[in-house]
Amino acid sequence: MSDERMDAIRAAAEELGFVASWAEGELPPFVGERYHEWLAAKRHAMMGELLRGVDVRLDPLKRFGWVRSALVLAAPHAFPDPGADEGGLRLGRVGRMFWVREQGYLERLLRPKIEEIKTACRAQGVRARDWVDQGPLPIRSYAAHSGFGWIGRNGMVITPKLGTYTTLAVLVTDLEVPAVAPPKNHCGSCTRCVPACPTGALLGDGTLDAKRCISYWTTQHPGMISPSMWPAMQDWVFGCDICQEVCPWNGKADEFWSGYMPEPALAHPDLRTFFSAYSDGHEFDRLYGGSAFERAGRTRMARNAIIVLSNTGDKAFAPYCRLGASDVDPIVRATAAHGLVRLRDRKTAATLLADPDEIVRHEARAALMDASSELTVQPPPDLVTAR
Ligand code: B12
Ligand code: SF4
Ligand code: SF4
Repeated sequence: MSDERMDAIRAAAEELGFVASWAEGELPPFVGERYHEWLAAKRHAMMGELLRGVDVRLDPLKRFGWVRSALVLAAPHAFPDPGADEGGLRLGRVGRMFWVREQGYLERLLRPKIEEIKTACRAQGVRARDWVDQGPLPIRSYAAHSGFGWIGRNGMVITPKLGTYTTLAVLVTDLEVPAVAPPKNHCGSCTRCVPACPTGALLGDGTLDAKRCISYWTTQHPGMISPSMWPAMQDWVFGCDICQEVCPWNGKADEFWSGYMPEPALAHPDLRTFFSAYSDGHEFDRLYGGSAFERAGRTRMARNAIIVLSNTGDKAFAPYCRLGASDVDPIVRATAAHGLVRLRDRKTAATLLADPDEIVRHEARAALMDASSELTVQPPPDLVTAR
């Protein structure tokens, strides 16, 4: 009976365009052990939310005693590059999963479809609750536990057909399902992603140190980014896909969920629009409402833009960095101080020595101190504000 209901619910999910697979609700103990080790080694950087509800995260059955299984839903996102809009300052790369407007696919497209799957569950007399991203569920572990894919050395869930380019969601249910054999890890002797990571974030065992990950710094970190990190961040303005781009399993991945609409303005943003001095920040609201850029906030985007500009080493971009020097946000002005020195506009950087904000004055002093210190100076701890 359980098999029939499993098949009916999976078929409903697949009809809506997802790749669906069932996992037992109870996860093997090593999942929790690995997670604890990861936290104990402080690999989570400042993502305080990963410390909250750890018990539930590691053992969802603790909070949801009725849970017997998880339906893993994968929406492939190996869509082609939508190209860039004309004009603007379109430098820097954005992680592929952020080329679609979250509010568009999450709220308007994904959520209603997940509701339809929940309706299919109810029709089978099955109780269900969903998680897409944030929240206490170990989504990758459920994906591996369901046999959907294996955890690669790059930390991503990989399948031979879809590669790593999948966005995952989980629906927990009270349906008893049979155990699935753990997926075979097909990384084999390949280690390509580990040395390809420019910041050395991948630890080689399928976990990473978020304190070194460009994706963490550009999307999650709220304060200053130490100039010592900048060169390794290359031209990533938001997220990072390097450890996926080098993975041979992505060589042929080209499937994407029909609901996704990648947008040129998100894949190749005009960096000027991140600064408050440009159109009083109105362009930011107009262009990026409902996107991951909006969730991260204008300040982080402007900070990241300065880093990308200064990493070019090209003095021609100094005028755009000057937009940062007059930004309303002190984190952006403090970042601009370093950017301007690196683009050899010490004169504008020096004006920030008289900034009303102590953070900015401190960073301007550090940036101007000398050419070598500008790349090694660490922000004092009080400049890195907790979320
Ligand atoms: C916090 C977070 C981040 C952090 C930390 C990432 C990390 N590797 O831990 C940062 C900001 C760096 C990040 C970056 C990215 N992220 Co992210 N992130 C998350 C989030 C919210 C939690 C992940 C977490 O708990 N990490 C802590 C580690 C220790 O836990 P874990 O990754 O689950 O690892 C466990 C498993 O690997 C398990 N395990 C290992 N081997 C095996 C074998 C078996 C059989 C089993 C059962 C389990 C198992 O052990 C580990 C410990 O429990 C999830 C969504 C979610 N709720 O799960 C998305 C998620 C992992 N991110 C995702 C994506 C796409 C990205 C980026 C590609 C975005 C980008 N382009 O910049 C990068 C990729 C970086 C990378 N190589 O991992 C996707 C991954 C999809 C996939 N196919 O794997 C997720 C699932 C979001 C989603 N809804 O689809 N992310
Ligand atoms: S996302 Fe980028 S920085 Fe993070 S582990 Fe992968 S290659 Fe390294
Ligand atoms: S690049 Fe190689 S080692 Fe890294 S995840 Fe892909 S197959 Fe595994």
